[in-house]
Amino acid sequence: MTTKTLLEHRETPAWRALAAYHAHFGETHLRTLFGDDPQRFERFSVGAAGLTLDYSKNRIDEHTMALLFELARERGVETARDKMFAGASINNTEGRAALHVALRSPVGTHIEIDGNDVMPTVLAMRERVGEFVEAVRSGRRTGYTGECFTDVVNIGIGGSDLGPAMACEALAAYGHARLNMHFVSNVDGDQLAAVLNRVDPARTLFVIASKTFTTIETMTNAASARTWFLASGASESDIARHFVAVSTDVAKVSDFGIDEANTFAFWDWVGGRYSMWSAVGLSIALWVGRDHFEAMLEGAHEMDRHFAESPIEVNMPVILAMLGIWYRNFFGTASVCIAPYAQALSRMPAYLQQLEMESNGKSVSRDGVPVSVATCPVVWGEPGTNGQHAFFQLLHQGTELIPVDFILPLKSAHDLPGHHRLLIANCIAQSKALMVGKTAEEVRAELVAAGMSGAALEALVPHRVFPGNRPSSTIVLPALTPRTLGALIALYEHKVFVQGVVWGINSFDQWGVELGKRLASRIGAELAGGPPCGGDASTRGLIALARAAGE
Ligand code: G6Q
Repeated sequence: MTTKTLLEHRETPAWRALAAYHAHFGETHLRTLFGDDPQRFERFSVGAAGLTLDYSKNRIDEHTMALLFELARERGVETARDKMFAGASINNTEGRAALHVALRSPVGTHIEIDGNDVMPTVLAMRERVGEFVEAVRSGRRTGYTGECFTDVVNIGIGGSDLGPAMACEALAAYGHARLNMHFVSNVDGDQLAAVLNRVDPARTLFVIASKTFTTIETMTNAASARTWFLASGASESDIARHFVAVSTDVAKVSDFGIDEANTFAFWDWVGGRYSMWSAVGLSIALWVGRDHFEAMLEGAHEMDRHFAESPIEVNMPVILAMLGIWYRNFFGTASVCIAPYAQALSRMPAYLQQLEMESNGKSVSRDGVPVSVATCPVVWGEPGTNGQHAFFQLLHQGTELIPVDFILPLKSAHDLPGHHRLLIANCIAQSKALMVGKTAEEVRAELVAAGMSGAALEALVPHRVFPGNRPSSTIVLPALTPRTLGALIALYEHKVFVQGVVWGINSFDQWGVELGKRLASRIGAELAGGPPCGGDASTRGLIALARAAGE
């Protein structure tokens, strides 16, 4: 079985051709490639949905790209893509479609699952979200004392937190002046307590977001928020005005005490980490308003159309995905760095960490046999320019080859003079420095110019040499708007999908998350005095320590 998969991946013509070409071309320096081709930027950049991807600073030439596209075709990327858009049950281990693209499709679209058009319910829910959001933002819907809401607390975790939290921060420039957004995800009560200390119960709206409505962190935080609310003097009947839920399980929401009128549903064919386009985006819509929320959906839809309709040679998600495959599988890189040159995108690396690592952090193929090639790399990052004063040292001179995605909005939301130009200059300078590096000759010339000579000069040279040839891509946004944010996220979603197809894995399940959820509940029961959950000496020892501390 294992051998069969091994052959499937490595023994295919395109994979073999790439391996052979890597051996021949792989070490060619980017300086040489740029020196040989003044048109390299034009040749290796592509536009889609208002975004530009400059991928010229990657260790590729036209032949590499042709082979990578051949690999994409060989692995069935186009067929798989069409199946996803057609609502096929591509999440095979859970027997579900993965139809987040339907959530951002416009009126007039028909997308069927098992012969049923999902669009009427999608559009009806979009309308309900829009109406609710308008009522809260306009002040028509108030808290139980008649005061307008000033604070929204989104309680959710993972896919029910990261997307809304990331988008609300990204779109802060579009936020409602009266509202403050808070996100509580961790079961560590420090996070909820800090929020509850800052807000007034009479003016606070809680959005409980949970696909399953069983997740222990969210249920615990929601229950504590409700207790706190009642302890403030509100009555049970006031809960309806202050607590709304977003879930696929309306019955469980009702057991919790939130009635259907305050429940916004979504469907099992929406994966948690792909759910910010559904009612899970309620907090985003509350913050930026209905029109801006819908503009975000439109931007994502534009990227969907591009992905669905463009030939793979000019298909931005496919290109980004295949570059990742080139590094991961042929250069053996273990991580990728996400460097948004936008403070507003500070949660983007965390968001992409979940999107990529939960989707493609798998070692078994769709048909259940071990994957013979490396799959998802570690995804990490921080906004620039902060990263430059921290980990960029390793990117420039460390022993690891780490491809970087720079994300660069060209216009700022603020009008402080000078800042944005400096930010852009730094972003471009970093990608250039990673690419060209600095040779020993250049270092010597610099040191001589600075008045150094002899042994002292020579001793410094090796420390100041930069190898360069460190690849990066730059994704340029005209500005960070709801529309471009939507397109950017959809770009990465489809990139992840394409890589999953190439690796032959199911990008839409997450059994690794389930394991932790189950074990925590058994250990939690033991901590509460329940029967020993058995197991290893370390687990027993740690449980004993916690119990001795009174937990
Ligand atoms: C996402 C994952 C996971 C999930 C959380 C929260 O794709 O499945 O991150 O979103 O575990 O789950 P609930 O939304 O069901 O509370």
